[in-house]
Amino acid sequence: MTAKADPQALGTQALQALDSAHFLHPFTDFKDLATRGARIITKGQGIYVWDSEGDKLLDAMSGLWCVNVGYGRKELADAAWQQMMTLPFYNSFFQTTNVPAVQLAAKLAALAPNAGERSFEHVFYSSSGSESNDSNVRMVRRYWDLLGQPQRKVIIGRLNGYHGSTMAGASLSGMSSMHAQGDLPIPNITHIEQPYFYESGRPGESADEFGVRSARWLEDKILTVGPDRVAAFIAEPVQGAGGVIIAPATYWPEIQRIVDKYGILLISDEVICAFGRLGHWFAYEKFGYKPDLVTFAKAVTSGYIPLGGVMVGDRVARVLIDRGGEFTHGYTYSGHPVACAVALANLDLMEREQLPQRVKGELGAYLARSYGELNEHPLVGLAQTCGFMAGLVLVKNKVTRERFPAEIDVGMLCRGHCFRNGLLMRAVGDRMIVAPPLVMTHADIDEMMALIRLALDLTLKDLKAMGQL
Ligand code: PXG
Repeated sequence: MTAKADPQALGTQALQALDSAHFLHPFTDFKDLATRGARIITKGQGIYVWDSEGDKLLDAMSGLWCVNVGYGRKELADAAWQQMMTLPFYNSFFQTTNVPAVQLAAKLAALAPNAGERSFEHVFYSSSGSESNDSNVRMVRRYWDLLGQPQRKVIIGRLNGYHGSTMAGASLSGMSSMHAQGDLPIPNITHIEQPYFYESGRPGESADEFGVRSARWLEDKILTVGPDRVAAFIAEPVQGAGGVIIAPATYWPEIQRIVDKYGILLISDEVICAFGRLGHWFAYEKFGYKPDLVTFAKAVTSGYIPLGGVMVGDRVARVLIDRGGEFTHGYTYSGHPVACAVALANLDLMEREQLPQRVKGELGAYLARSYGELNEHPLVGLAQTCGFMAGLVLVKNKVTRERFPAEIDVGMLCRGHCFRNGLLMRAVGDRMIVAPPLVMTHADIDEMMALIRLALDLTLKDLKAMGQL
């Protein structure tokens, strides 16, 4: 088989052979994948994708937390085509700009709510979430240098947080398996524990008490590092890749108190949570905190084309702009005209179809009720939603919260049943998660829930047969 063969004419096995001969996939055990062959997704429409065997799958993960408007939206394809024919590329270095990049920057500034005195009038573009967080590190350091405090270098993240997989992104992330490869984190990045109440709440402690206690781990860390050395704290509004970990309501106000007290910058990584996922254009509005920098990517184009960036709040922007001097950072594709044109079409569509409002309103409530009913299932420890993100933990014993032994890999067991029955749902350890397209109807939610229940029932049956229950 040669790479020059017409891929359309190839069958599943031939494509899988080509795939493992030439394509190293992200976050993959290459040897293992070669033995089983990759699943080949060939098309998408609405909330469904199809694989090369012709199987139809309900995509409850919106691709990878990004296809918020669903598949097959002509408006986005038209915008890309139009822009490619007009100006497919020009750079924004050397004092040049392009029309879609300007329009999108203004649009994003208009959509970002003012956070107290902090307004978001500026955008720095990249092509992904990881790059955006690298830009954050560069911008935070530049900010403190310009203010004459170059010793403020330390950025605090959270364990089991995810901020990307470049050197800085992986360092800001709190994933031990990532840190184990490549000598990470890079210097001056450190972490605190995540606010995972189900796992770390003490007996008798309320979620609200835990929210405050877990936020204070930030203060402890600031004091350990030395308040004058801490530059910023970075966190996701709701942890996505970590398994949809939703902090108690008291968490963010206490985080705000602490960052204010020590004057450190707050970075809200909204690569997953922005653009309607939590019922708002930007998620900090939902929780009422005031970030200085907001990372975005994914759903800004509903994943149709790569685009990312950072919303730069006035506190940082005024220093970077007013103090002058070149900021020696940027990418070939910063402000890519085609990506920005697609983003404009995507945001326009989201506005017309009122997608954030749907999630904030009745549809989000319907998902919360439906998913919440899973709490009655014998395998479910706690099922919770936040907007159109939902997670549950699979447990051996609901009363004692005993978990299954890791070697059972209960999440993968359940995920296998999802897939075989036509549902794309993620497993993160023993957590089962979904982040459905925001265009789902009530009937779509019912269909997804029926498939989730089926997978849970089949998993329960397996576990009984294995003598685990
Ligand atoms: N920040 C957050 C909060 C993310 O979720 C990134 C940064 C990095 O974005 P890029 O575009 O560089 O991938 C992400 C990405 C998963 C999974 O397993 C999640 C992401 C990426 C890949 C897998 O849930 N999120």
